[in-house]
Amino acid sequence: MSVNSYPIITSDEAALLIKDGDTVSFSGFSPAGAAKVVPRAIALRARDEHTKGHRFKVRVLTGASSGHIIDDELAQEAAVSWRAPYQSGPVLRRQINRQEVEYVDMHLSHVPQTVAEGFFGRIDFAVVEATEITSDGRVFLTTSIGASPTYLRYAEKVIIEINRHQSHRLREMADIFVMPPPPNRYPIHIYEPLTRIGLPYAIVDPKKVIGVVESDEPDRMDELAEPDETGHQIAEHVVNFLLEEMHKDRLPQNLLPLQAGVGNVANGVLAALGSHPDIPPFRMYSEVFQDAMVDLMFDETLMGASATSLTITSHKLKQVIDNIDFFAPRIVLRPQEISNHPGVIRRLGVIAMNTAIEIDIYGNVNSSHLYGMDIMNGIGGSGEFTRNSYLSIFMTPSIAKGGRISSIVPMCPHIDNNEHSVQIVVTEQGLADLRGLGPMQRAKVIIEKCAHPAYRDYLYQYIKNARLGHIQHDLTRCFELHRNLLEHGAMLPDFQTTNGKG
Ligand code: 0RQ
Repeated sequence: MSVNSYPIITSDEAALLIKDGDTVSFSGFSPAGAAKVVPRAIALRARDEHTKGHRFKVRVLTGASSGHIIDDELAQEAAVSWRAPYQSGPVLRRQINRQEVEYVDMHLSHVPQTVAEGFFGRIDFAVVEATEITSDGRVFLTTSIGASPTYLRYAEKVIIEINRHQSHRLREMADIFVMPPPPNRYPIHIYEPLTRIGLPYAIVDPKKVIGVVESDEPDRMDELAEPDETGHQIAEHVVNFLLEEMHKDRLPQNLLPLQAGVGNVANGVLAALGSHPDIPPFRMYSEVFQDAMVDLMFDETLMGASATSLTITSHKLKQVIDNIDFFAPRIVLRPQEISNHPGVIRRLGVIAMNTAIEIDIYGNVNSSHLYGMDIMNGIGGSGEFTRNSYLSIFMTPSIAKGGRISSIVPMCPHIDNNEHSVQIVVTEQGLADLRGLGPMQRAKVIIEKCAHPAYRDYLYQYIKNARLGHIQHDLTRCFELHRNLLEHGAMLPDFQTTNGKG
């Protein structure tokens, strides 16, 4: 049996082709478009090999996080030795933090170049989900583009998962362009979020395709929670700030393209922007197309969006596919090298809105490592958008874990985005505009506007007692809050919030 002259094989047969120590690159950017049946079969193979006492682990590459099969099922069978460039699964996260898995947390637009230049070594396999592969090697991808075009080009051997559940019409959103390596690059001709510069398919050398595996499994996307009161307050501060910037003519009256980070807070901000009567219809140049954007597009509040994945729940995806004549001209799905490209982000003047774990009083942001040690997810695309945006906004609730943790701290023990790139800090308490402020002015405005009232005195005292310098710090106490948290379970052991949330 064959599909367009490629042999049809089972997922178990595909898994048997993979050897211990191989580097396997899977399609998927978030659970969207992730390879499904082959990684599951590799997990079962690993279980089988481990029961026989054999070593069996693979090195895993994806576009970004990849959902339950790759980051949970494969990890659960201890089948991953090395992982890049991003993950968000509880099982894999635990293994990384126990040093059982080596993890390379990196800017996502760097992945294709890193693979192409051979910095990761040989890529033994690409396992890529598609709706179709033609006999001449055109591969029509599904709900994400991610790094798949590069994996198809550079992997030694290729397995295609043809997913019958995914619509053939997804290709109408794809715009695939793979950059040549330097020094043969030229400007990327994207002048607005919907400019198309590529082809609707990726290309593979047919000789490398060792099999096609059939699947009909949908993307499994977790539902986002409805924004709570804190989320609403953060969203309100962001919306009011953007309106004020428009009134002051510091933003065009039709806004600039927006980027919104992952998670509930970002989703809530988008919904709030869409429902505000004074916010004009806008466009997005972002990384993931998420749930809130479907409704905004239907309402014609969101006029167009560029992303690398359709990270939307199944009922939203159905809505998009059922109305594909409406959505396809309004959404462009690009390789992550282009969706997150610093030059394009700078040219378009993107307004970047990302989420932090914690922010220090000088405006440095930690989005990835708890206490500077334990990985949460990774930097993802937040650095490429923040560094190159027209306006960079970071949002976080001012406290976490019922108030035992302050998200505003004297010094971040890990920094993903630094004070030179971060312009606006927002918590439910308020918004700090750091543009044009020196370090001590930044510290005062962040404490006053963004810190939770229960932590403000501590933070003021910290700068008062710190050593004089351009940036004032006390190196004996800059991580006192984090040490308290690790030793006593709370940053201020006798913590009481003033608003009853403690
Ligand atoms: O713990 O899970 O036990 O409840 O951390 O916190 O508030 O639910 O945060 O889900 O919005 O994610 C930064 C992680 C925020 C995410 C981060 C605890 C807290 C909770 C999660 P529980 P929330 P969110 C790409 C954009 C990096 C990648 C990125 C992220 C858990 O947004 O991974 O930006 N970003 N990509 O209780 C210890 C603290 C804490 C803390 C919160 N200070 N210390 N624990 N928590 N603060 C660009 C695109 O275009 C998409």
